[in-house]
Formats: sequence, C-alpha cells, structure tokens
Amino acid sequence: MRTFFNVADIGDLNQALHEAEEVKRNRFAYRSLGENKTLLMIFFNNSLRTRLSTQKAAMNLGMNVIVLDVNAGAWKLETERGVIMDGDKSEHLLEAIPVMGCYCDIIAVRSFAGLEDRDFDYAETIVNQFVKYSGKPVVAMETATVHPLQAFADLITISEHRDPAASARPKVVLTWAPHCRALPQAVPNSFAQWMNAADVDFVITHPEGYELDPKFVGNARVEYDQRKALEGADFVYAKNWSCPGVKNKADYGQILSQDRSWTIDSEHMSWTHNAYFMHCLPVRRGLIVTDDVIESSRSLVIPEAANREISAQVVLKRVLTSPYPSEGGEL
Ligand code: AN0
Ligand code: CP
Repeated sequence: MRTFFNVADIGDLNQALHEAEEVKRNRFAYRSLGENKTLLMIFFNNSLRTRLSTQKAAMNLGMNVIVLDVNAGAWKLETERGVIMDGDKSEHLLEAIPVMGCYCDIIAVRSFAGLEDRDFDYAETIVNQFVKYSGKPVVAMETATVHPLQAFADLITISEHRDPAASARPKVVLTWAPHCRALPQAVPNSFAQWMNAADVDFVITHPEGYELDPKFVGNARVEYDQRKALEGADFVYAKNWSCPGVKNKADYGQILSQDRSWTIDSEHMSWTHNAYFMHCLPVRRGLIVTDDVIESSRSLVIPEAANREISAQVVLKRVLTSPYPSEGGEL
C-alpha cells in the first residue's frame, strides 16, 4: 500500500479487521519493522486524537516520528501555482513538499477542506500534490474529502461490538446533527464509503440539502425522516457536516440548518434497538448529543478513539511492508 485514502486501498476488509485484532493483541510484535524509518506528520489543522494515536502507532512499530504544525513555526505556504508571491506567504508548496519528502519514509498529512471552493476541495488539490511531489507514500490524516483512519477505527469498533448471535446484519445509521460552525464532510464521506463496503445494513439521514457526494453515498439508503432512520438501529453514528453542495454548488460549505430536533438525546436513542452511540470526537455536547447519551454505557466514543491507534498501526505496517516504490496514485 503506497497511499491510504479510500477503503479500496486497504483491500479485503475481513483481512484488515483480522490484522487489526492481531495488532491489538500484541501491538509491539513488529517493533523491528520501523527501525530507522521516519514518519513525518504534517498538520495544517488542529488535532488531538490523530496526532497522538498515529504517533503512538508509529512508535509501536519502532519508527522515528517528526511532527510539523505548518501554521505554528513553519513558513506560510502558498498553494496556488502561477501567483506572484508578494503577500505574506514565504514559500511555495511545490518546494516545501519535496523538501519534506527528503527527511522521511512516509508522509502523513492533515489538510481540511477550505469549504470555499467545492472544486478545489473535491479535487483534493493539496493532498494530491503531496502524492505527486513528495516521492513518498502518503497517508491521509483527514484530507478535504476523506478521513479513512477514522472510518477504519469506527469499523473496528463496530465489529467489536456487534452482536455475534444476531442473524441479521447490524443496522448502522449515520445521522447529521446540528453544530454552530461549518464543518467538513470528510468524516461522513469516509464513514459512508467504509460502511458501504462492510457487512452492515447502512442508512444515512440528514435534512434536505445535506446530501453527500454520490461517490460516497453509493448504494446506501437515504432516509430524510430521522426517526424512521433511527428505528431499529444497532449503531447510531452522529456527525455534523456543512452543505456538500451536491444539489446547489453555491451552498457549498454553508450551514443550512441548526435544527436542534436532530440533536441525539435519550428520546432519539429510545427509537433504536438499544443502539450504541458513536462519534469521532471532538464533539460539542448539547448540540450534537446530550450529556446523558454520551456518558451512557452505550456510548462508544472512547473505544473509537482508542481504536485510532490500531487503525493507524495496521495502515503504517502495511505501508512499511509493501514494495516501494509501488502502486497507488492520486485521490
Ligand atoms: C473536524 C471535522 O468535522 O472534520 C475534525 C473531526 C475529526 N471537526 C472539527 O473541526 C470540530
Ligand atoms: N477524530 C479525530 O480525528 O480527532 P482529532 O481531530 O482530534 O484528530
């Protein structure tokens, strides 16, 4: 595996889940794999979980890790080609990326959607330049449109908590929930992509106008009535996202609704099949979910975060063991 962006990059999901189980049982079994190898983690945006869990995963594999917060200490980077750089940006991404590539064996990048220009974001303009110009394998730590380390950790968490005695596939519901700031679509996009590939019955619910990009929705059932969607759910995955601009490009990145009736509270959970509550974190209590639900015994938010170490370790292990240079292209 040379790049990690999409569910297809990980191949067979049962095999990946099996590997996750193995890593979790003995996370120090592959310490020599990463010897004298360096992971460079580049952050254009804030992070708690991704930063800590990916670094921990690399250390479990015996890797050296360098972390760079681009906005706290590096030169301000120009991302557009062809501009006269007479503003506040001292360096161009086109030099910075190959320079970063010189110092590492794997580059992991976090670069959120700007939410201003849909085409720029959905073309993955920033991360694709890392693929093109770094000369190194690239791992997404949330790009403009995907957050696969999170989706993989969520899948691991679901497979650990699904009822092994149940004959039917578990019903997993991705529900939009209100928020006060415009957030990217990367988390719901990847969650949908991974759930579509997994052995689950997957439903998406959101208010009108929040339709995710069809390439991520795939064959998932979309139900606009949140109550109907939640009925019989085994897993409720809440997340806010801003308008993906599918129906109306001009609305891209906008907040179209702040409807608090979508906030997950105990009444919402009572409609489900005693479902587990999931969220990738960070979460705003009172907007996305009420205190009692997130603190309940059915809340999986901490196990999900714990599994970020496992998903990252499986991914890094695979990159370290795959022939290099090899397959894998732009997003
Ligand atoms: C980010 C998002 O919604 O994409 C990161 C989530 C992992 N969340 C915020 O910016 C609050
Ligand atoms: N879930 C997640 O990616 O969290 P951070 O933004 O804190 O890394």
